Amino acid sequence: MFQNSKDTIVAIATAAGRGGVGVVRLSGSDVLPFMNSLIGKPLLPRRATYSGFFDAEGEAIDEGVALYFPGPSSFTGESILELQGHGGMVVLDRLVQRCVELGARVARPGEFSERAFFNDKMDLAQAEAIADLIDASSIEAARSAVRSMQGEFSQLVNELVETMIQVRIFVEAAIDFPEEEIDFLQDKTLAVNLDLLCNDLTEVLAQAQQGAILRDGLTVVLAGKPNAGKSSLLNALAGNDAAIVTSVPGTTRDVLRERITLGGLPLNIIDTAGLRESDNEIEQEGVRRAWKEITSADQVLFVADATDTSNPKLKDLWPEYFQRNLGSTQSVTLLLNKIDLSGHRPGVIDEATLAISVKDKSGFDALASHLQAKAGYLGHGEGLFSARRRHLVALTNALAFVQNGIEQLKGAGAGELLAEDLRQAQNELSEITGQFTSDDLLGRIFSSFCIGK
Ligand SMILES: Nc1nc2c(ncn2[C@@H]2O[C@H](COP(=O)(O)OP(=O)(O)OP(=O)(O)O)[C@@H](O)[C@H]2O)c(=O)[nH]1
Ligand SMILES: [Mg+2]
Repeated sequence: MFQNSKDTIVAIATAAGRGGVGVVRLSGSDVLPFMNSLIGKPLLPRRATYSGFFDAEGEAIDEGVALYFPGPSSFTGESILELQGHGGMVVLDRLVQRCVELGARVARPGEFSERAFFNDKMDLAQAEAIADLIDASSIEAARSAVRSMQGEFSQLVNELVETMIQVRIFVEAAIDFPEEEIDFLQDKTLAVNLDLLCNDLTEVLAQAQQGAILRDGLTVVLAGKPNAGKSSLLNALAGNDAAIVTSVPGTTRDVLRERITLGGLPLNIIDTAGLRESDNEIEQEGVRRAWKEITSADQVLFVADATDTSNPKLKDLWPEYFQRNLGSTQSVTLLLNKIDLSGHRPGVIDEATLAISVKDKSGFDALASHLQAKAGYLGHGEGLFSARRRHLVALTNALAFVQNGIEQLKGAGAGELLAEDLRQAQNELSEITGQFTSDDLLGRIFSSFCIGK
């Protein structure tokens, strides 16, 4: 897959559309010929030079600032030429076309970061953090992505690997000197070090979980009978009139999505059609789509009209949900709305029931805390680093291998089995930073990046 890494690659690095400035970036082992043709003269390294960017006939395509970063002191580790011209798609496309005429190839998504990774400019978790920073949907998510990009997460993982190597050396030594194996393996130091390793892994996993929550957020589906106030709640949370609200039951048919942040926690809020039997084909389709969203939600908020019932119980208000047996895998909260009419007190009724009024915006603080608790978000962005699900899986697996190894040691005193578990645990951790990762996985990770990064 990387046999082409000698190619010079080119891409527009700025977002598509109009902008004051647009950047074309070129990376390869030798960018001097490109520089000579495009600028007409060699550039001084790392100095901004104002110049025309010329086509084959010597006519200016644009003019702007050109920068030259000779490898290996560059983002990719190769030589980079950066042309900062005007941010219009036609002019930027012409610049890219000119580079292609001169022998460059249009970069794949994430190919600049991929080269940086292969040239040891950053590890895999850092490269992923760049993509996460670009995609961050809250200040907290952006800050944690910066920390990962700067290597805080990788450093913790590397420390875990280092500790693991020390323990492995001890265990492997025990196996290599069988006459002393029993002594070695029963040495208290080994048990203590293995316990410490478990604790450290658990701690990093907990931190990574917070990072993953900040990155991915929570998908919250608003469901309920017609007219309960779902669309009103969506609008109140999003701070705009995204959904149509009327007093006519059955107003919403389409699924509506809004992305918001609540105390730093990103939420993907989904409004759905009111659930009821209907002869209307459009409404039936709306209800079918509502159920589809309900079954894939991280958290369902079942919105009910508080004036409908004096003794609210989710089981009575929403029997279909329990008939479909969704309760065992999913989390539902009963949200009693319109308490301005019913007279309930706003806030928590029990751990699965809250009272609010969208009209008065009462009970919203309790709702925010409730959703943060459901996400497992502890609410303090300080010191967090961003993490992905694949990192959580690797950390969880590593922890399981170490725990299993401890059991092997305690049970049969089996040094070889412990050694194998530790080897596998180390491989899991090395997948996070990319020291031990298949080409296939790398391809999938980098191809999800944006073009020009
Ligand atoms: N008094 C009062 N009225 C509310 C409150 N929330 C919503 N309403 C009203 O209830 C009616 C229905 O609101 P919607 O938000 O359209 O309800 P919905 O659940 O989206 O309804 P469907 O889309 O038909 O399923 C509207 O007239 C709202 O103004 C509330 O907290 N108090
Ligand atoms: Mg609605």
